[in-house]
Amino acid sequence: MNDAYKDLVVARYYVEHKSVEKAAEEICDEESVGTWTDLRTTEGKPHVAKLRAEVLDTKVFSEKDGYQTGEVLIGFKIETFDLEAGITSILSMLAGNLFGLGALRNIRWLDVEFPRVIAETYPGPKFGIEGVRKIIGTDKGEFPNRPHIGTIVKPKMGLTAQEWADVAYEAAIGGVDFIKDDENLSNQSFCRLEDRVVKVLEKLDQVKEETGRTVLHAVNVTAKHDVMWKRIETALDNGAKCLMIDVILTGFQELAQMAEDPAVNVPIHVHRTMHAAFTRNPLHGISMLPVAKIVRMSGGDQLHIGSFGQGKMDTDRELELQIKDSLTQPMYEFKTTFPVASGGLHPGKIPNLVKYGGNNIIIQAGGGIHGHPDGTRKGATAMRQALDATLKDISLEEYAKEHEELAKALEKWGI
Ligand code: RUB
Ligand code: CA
Repeated sequence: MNDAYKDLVVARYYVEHKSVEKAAEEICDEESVGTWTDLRTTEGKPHVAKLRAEVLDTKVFSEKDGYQTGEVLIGFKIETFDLEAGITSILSMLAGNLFGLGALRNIRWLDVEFPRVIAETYPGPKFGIEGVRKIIGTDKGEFPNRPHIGTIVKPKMGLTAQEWADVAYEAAIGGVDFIKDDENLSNQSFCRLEDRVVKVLEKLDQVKEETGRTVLHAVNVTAKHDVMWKRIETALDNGAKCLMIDVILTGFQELAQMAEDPAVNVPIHVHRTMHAAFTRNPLHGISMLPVAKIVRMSGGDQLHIGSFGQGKMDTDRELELQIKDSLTQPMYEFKTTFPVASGGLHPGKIPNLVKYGGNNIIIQAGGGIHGHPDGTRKGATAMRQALDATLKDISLEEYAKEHEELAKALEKWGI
């Protein structure tokens, strides 16, 4: 972070306005001490004026139909934030009314830098990539610090807890490191959370006995506040080794509270369902980059970031690479967050996922494992074979000649 900005929260926005300069000033007014008109009696008071957000930079990209497009860099004064309120106070300024200002045809929050005094009020991840690797044991082995292979049990709805646990067992025996609930599976009547936790743990203990491998199950505890905290307690009391939260639905503060709670001594997997409602339009809304930085500060050990142009979900490889860096590069004393690539993935996608994601990536497949022609176990094995081939620098076609599970996956889904 630029030292001159150490007393500011610095946010970068893409704007479309008749004047980029004016857009920057209007954001400063609306989001700090001003409003749409001058305030003769109050705004000029020195103790108020010094709290005005400041324009640090503006850039004009183009001009068309009376509108300029460009970027503005705004510095918000630390004193204007209510730090005890957590992220709510920050978002109410950095991502508040400005999205609705009529003079702005479009505005997108692109990035943010938090000064140390604010970052320090957040817990950060308890485990981070290193901690998660230690639990699973991938800090050593044939390929130390290799990518993790995960699965989302599918079908996401309808399986009983026992059926779910049986599928989890097959995936784990087949070779996955990590198993997760889908974002909309929580505590439905056909698959109660407590039942699922207990039955899956039995199965994963069995996998440990049979293979020596530790496989994690991320239990989706997402719910309204009081219910969620009961579910966290239930899951942990029954021995859950990983929890999952749909962070956009619960709010970032629930994640921070989980990370702050000493009783929650397991990694937290963060799903981002609903994010695309505001991250997808490249001209308006909020980029996934500030979301990822806030999730890391708030304590997410693993976060979905997109699949580098490989999967079924809308994707922007350049941005996802930046997000990956923001989660894995040093940020004050925070531990790292494990980036997760997910959505429409299968063994044929693994070489490219590793090419872009490197080793510090969790590659998740639901359909790409359970949809294997010979079922879940072989599907998981095919994923591991594709990863082995990639790490050994052997093409998938070549490796498939000696590995039937991979061959069948490639036959079904291609490369
Ligand atoms: C993937 C899946 C995840 C999506 C979410 O299932 O269920 O919820 O990846 O998207 P499948 P993102 O492997 O069958 O497609 O990770 O981009 O948030
Ligand atoms: Ca899903």
